[in-house]
Amino acid sequence: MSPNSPLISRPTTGPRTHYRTCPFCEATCGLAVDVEDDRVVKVRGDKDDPFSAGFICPKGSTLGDLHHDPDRLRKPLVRRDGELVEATWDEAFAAIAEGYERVFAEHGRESLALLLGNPITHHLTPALYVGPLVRSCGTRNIYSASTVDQMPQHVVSGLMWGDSSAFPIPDIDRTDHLLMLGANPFASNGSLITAPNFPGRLKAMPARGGKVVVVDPRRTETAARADEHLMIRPGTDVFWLAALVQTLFAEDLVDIGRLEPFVDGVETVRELVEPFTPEAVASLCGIDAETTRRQARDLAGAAAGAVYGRIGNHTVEFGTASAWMAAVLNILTGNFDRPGGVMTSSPLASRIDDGEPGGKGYRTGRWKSRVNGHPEVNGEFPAASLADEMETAGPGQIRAALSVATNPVRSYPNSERLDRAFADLDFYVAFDIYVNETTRHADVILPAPSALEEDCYELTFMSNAIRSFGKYDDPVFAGEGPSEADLFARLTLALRGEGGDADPALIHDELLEQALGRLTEKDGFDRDAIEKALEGMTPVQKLLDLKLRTGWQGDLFGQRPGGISLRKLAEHAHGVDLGPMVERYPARLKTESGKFEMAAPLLVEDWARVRARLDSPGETDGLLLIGRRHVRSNNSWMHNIETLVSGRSRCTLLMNPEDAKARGLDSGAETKISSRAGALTVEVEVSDDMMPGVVSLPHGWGHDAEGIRMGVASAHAGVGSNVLTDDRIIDTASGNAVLNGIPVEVAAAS
Ligand SMILES: Nc1nc2c(c(=O)[nH]1)N[C@H]1C(S)=C(S)[C@@H](COP(=O)(O)OP(=O)(O)OC[C@H]3O[C@@H](n4cnc5c(=O)[nH]c(N)nc54)[C@H](O)[C@@H]3O)O[C@H]1N2
Ligand SMILES: Nc1nc2c(c(=O)[nH]1)N[C@H]1C(S)=C(S)[C@@H](COP(=O)(O)OP(=O)(O)OC[C@H]3O[C@@H](n4cnc5c(=O)[nH]c(N)nc54)[C@H](O)[C@@H]3O)O[C@H]1N2
Ligand code: SF4
Ligand SMILES: [Mo]
Repeated sequence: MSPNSPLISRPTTGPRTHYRTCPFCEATCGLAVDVEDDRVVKVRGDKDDPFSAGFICPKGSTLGDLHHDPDRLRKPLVRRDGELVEATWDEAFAAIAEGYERVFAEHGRESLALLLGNPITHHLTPALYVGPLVRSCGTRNIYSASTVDQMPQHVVSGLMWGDSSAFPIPDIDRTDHLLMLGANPFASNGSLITAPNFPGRLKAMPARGGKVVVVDPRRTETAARADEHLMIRPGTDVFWLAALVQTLFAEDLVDIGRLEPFVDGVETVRELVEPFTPEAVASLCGIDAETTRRQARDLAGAAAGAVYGRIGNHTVEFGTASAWMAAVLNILTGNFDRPGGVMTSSPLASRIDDGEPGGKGYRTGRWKSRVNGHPEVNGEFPAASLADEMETAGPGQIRAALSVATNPVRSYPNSERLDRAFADLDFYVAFDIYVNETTRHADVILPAPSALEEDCYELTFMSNAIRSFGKYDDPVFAGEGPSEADLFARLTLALRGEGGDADPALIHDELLEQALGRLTEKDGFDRDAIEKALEGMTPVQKLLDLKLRTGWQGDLFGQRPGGISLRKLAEHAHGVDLGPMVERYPARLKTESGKFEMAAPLLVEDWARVRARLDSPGETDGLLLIGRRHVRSNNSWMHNIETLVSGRSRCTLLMNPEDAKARGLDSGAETKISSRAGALTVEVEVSDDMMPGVVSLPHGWGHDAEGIRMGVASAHAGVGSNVLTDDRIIDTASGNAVLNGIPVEVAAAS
């Protein structure tokens, strides 16, 4: 089988270069992948990529190492006599169909948990094929990385402007003032903003008089380079942001500007934040009142400013309220949908037919979780409630699972409990690339193809990009097994009860028919013309081409000559850049009222929790645990690449010198850290980068579990920080887990 589609012609042997997009993080850097025959020789930054201009981080250059990693699964594994052993694809699918049939017959479909992980969003085929898979499960037990990550922002976007996937993206190339809370782009390269070389873009700010203020309990790599760094007590950003809002009102600094006629609820917000004066929040947050007032004035005084909060703002007890206050600040200062403020993207593969303001609005809680009565949010239940649903007996108890690209036993809170619950399942299928802490419990593991065996187009993250950009590349290598589209299709059919040997073309045709139906019946396109245009393409290419051709820059099947199509994109190996974000509001408002709902009822209701904490803050002198990311690490799964893990262990507990001294600890000492959920032994690293009273441990490590098959990772095991995070506390409005600000005790290990 030739890996090359008819779209790009080049040799399939000998030396050649593919220009692709890095699939590891949201920055979507352009990669130049040098290949010789069936080996990756080198991965470089693509200096001709107009968006990333040659920037890559150490992870990007390891794409070849991942492809050639001998531990990366290439053949299905099926459990026989307690052991995971290699099997044929047909045997694996037969086992899947039989296993689910058995569990469904006994316990019903609600006994299945579908678990969707972060890498799905970084690959083209999963992004296109996950929809039918979700529907085939017939269960409401759906969990994803969203509720250990950004669900508060979905809720706020949904309630305030009616589109839960329209994130407010800081326009960092044009802003004069960036107020950044709980984000460390020098390590993470940015999140809910796609901007390759985020560090370089920050460094370019002073030249145009721009200023960066970082709010973080740790002097991070980003904070160290900012114009100003404020240390804040973990979990308290909401109080501080409310004090900024309070100051805007008190000092008459509110200036909504162009969108003023479309903003409802300003008075309600003014009343809610009234008690949150800079003085009232000072000791709670650890930031003095004068600094807070000055920050509010600086933000309001900037020609264009943006408030941007991420993991440290969203994965906390008041995540939704924090995201709300950040949005309120952007709106009240006239920075929402303004160049240099926060804006929304216009991806090439989507339409811009915003029409008149107003739409269906957004709701959560259309159904509730069985054990804790949590409302569904975006059709999901909280990751933090998964163990409860697995362990609590009764009708609807989770007895089976399907995990796609996720490692909950390292990514979700109270992970030891989850580990036990996975071991207890009746039937579990993992669609993954490694036998790791979670997938070791599977009955069947289906290996996903290598990224280099699949088409490449960044479908998901272009929705958060600071520029409209598109880049396509076809597979570098022929697949060692079935295509990823075929795997998704066969899994979908098996879950529908069609058996393990059903023809994957059924799903390919179904997806294409759905898209064609919309285009011909709703939009009046000519079916024959479309079918002719798609001739010779693979199912994935067809679906992508339909999106591009009908996108806002698409060729509309000839109606807009010179417009974008997949073939046209394929001619531009380094990608096509169509400029920065553009104003989309008020037309893009999809709330029922056609207004920005500043005081949406659910947000106001949730505020009662914040107010109660202000009134009785409880104990504030214990140690609080936060996480951290490192540029050479990626969540829970890139630790099997030697060049990324070699050298000194980075899985250490950072602690301020005062706190260490009080406990008789020094760098290198083994300590015991414990929380309500669990305890770990880990090496201390004393650092005055830490705020007193705060300790930091990275997540995603802990690769010493029995049965995992990741040789390099096991030799650099570290500890899993989610042993300590607590599944009992969540951000109730969004269901998001609390991964930062965990009360812990630390003492010398005996
Ligand atoms: N190298 C690398 N890059 C990655 C990832 C990775 O694991 N490694 N993961 C990717 C993913 S999935 C995501 S979602 C993004 C995340 O991207 P970021 O949000 O930039 O992630 P972090 O680096 O964890 O930064 C969170 C910061 O919040 C701070 N913090 C903790 N608690 C609080 C608090 O209560 N208040 C405030 N103000 N700050 C707090 C922490 O000290 C930390 O510096 O990164 C992506 N990129
Ligand atoms: N304490 C704490 N916990 C956290 C966080 C934190 O900051 N602190 N961050 C949270 C965040 S932001 C996120 S997004 C989650 C991420 O948590 P998860 O969604 O669990 O994602 P990863 O940890 O990235 O694990 C990815 C899984 O996918 C597999 N995989 C990798 N590539 C592919 C592929 O191409 N195809 C398939 N099928 N599988 C693949 C890997 O082997 C691994 O099993 O973790 C969260 N957990
Ligand atoms: S910053 Fe992200 S996208 Fe860029 S090379 Fe590194 S991992 Fe890849
Ligand atoms: Mo994430």
